[in-house]
Amino acid sequence: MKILLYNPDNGVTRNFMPHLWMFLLQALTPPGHEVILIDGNARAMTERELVGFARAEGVGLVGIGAMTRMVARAYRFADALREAGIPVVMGGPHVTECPDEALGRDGGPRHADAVALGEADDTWPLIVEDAARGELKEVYQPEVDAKGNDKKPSLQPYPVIPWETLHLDQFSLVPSFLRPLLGRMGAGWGSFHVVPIETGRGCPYGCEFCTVTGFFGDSIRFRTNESVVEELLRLKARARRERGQVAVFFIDDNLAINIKRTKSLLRDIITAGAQVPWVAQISANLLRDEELVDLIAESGGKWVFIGMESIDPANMADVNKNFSKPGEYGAVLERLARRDVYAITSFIFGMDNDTPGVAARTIKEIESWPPGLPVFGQLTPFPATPLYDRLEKAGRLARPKHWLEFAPFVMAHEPLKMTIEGARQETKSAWEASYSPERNAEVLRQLAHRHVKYRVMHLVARFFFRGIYFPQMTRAAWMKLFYQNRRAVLGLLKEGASAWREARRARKARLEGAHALEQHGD
Ligand code: B12
Ligand code: SF4
Repeated sequence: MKILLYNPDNGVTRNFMPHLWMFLLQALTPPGHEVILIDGNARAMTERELVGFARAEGVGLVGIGAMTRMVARAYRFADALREAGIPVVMGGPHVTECPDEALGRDGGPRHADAVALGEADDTWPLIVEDAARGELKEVYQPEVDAKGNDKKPSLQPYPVIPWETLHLDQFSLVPSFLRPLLGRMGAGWGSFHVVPIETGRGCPYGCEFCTVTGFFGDSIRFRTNESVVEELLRLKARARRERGQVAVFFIDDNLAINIKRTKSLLRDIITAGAQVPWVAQISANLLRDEELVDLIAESGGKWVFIGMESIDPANMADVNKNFSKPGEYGAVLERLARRDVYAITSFIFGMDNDTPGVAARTIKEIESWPPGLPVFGQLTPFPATPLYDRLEKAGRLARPKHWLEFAPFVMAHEPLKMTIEGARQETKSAWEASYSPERNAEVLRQLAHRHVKYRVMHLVARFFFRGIYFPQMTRAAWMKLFYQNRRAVLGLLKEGASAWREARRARKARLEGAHALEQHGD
């Protein structure tokens, strides 16, 4: 049977990274079936085009995964496929939280033939075999233990994802017309892939707005260090072979949740020479440890995503995230920046203690820290979170099924001390201030004493990150962006060219020196 795994696009920007679930399920598919992957972020298709593709390929089962944010879009694709007679199974956090909605058991239309609840590592092979026999059940749920909780995959052993042979062209961040030219530069930039890797699952912290503790559970499971290192080495080998670059996003919710284990993993990566540039999520409280931060830098860590949420401790207490202390954010970022590791700092507006002006206050604080990549969202009650329950009980949900009428950056409930429209304006002004050409130039000035590669890294990352808020889907949008930042871009190009010439001269001098020594030895 041919199986199509489909991830709908997020409607804002091209995602910079493919979704792990597709590769994982592909690796877990029993032999004898062919699996095709399409990510709508990388390969845009309408419902009709996807149906045409599935028909032409003779697809017998489509698997669709979606976060709450994209679920309305996912349902539209599922509806079109089912109308064409192709069975659809849906999985992921949203349908796990609202299975009746996907199955049309809540009075609404039905969108899926089957749903996979929770972690599907063990149920996916059963789904495939049932679908191949034409006996798809409606609900697939992991086995439960004596206490009635889902039995979670141990991640040991972990399925081998054959990155070295997978077709990753749709996910390369280098535009195809530039690949031949860039492939010849330095270590090679013919392709650039950001690849998701997990080293563990689960988070015990239970922040009020988060679905992770409910979905993955509070018991944490880790892969073995060997299996992670082996995966990194295969990725590195592929990048070398393609004269391209690879970076890894360790998608664990908190890579350092068990500091002792994280240090041991990072040491093993260093010992095996498996370093690739990597990004990971780590909460601020765990970044107090100097030795950990040393190991992060030495093992290839470049960016750490920190869920800072708010600079107001009262807000942090409200959402059960007291363990993260706004008062120490500056020191944490300094500690990272001293090792040339920088942070993606994530903030949420519309919390109950937020008042008008929250964006300006937050920006002022951010600008007193080493430069990074701030991102701003709004407090969103995802289904089955403690936040959703609290707001529902208090009768505060303005749009209880906000995902079915998705509106970017429009809150689904009214914060206590500001309006929904006020929160939207605050979010907009924070994005505008953080990614303006002036702010980009200021960041480069702050980094003036660092090697030019860090300034290039920041500017390129800033161009991609602004796309989370400002739609950046067309070539024209990118050209406009380059034009607005032309001074910074040209300055860096000049600096980069002279650094490259300098490095080439030094390499040549080294080679000549070595040659002279060899001859002397003869
Ligand atoms: C990596 C990540 C991202 C990446 C993007 C995704 C990517 N390209 O990988 C980035 C950083 C861009 C991102 C952004 C956001 N994210 Co995010 N992200 C994650 C994270 C940390 C890991 C995802 C992952 O790969 N997990 C590991 C895989 C193996 O798990 P999985 O995807 O759940 O898949 C398993 C099952 O769900 C199931 N499954 C999944 N899909 C399917 C499909 C089928 C057919 C089947 C059978 C089974 C199945 O099988 C898999 C194996 O067991 C998760 C948290 C988490 N730990 O999952 C949050 C998470 C998915 N993100 C979340 C959110 C809210 C967001 C944002 C909206 C945040 C914001 N406010 O801006 C944005 C929106 C992104 C956008 N505009 O597209 C929420 C989603 C909650 C929800 N109910 O929708 C999560 C769960 C975190 C949280 N705090 O609650 N995210
Ligand atoms: S620390 Fe992160 S993953 Fe864990 S519960 Fe809080 S927000 Fe979710």
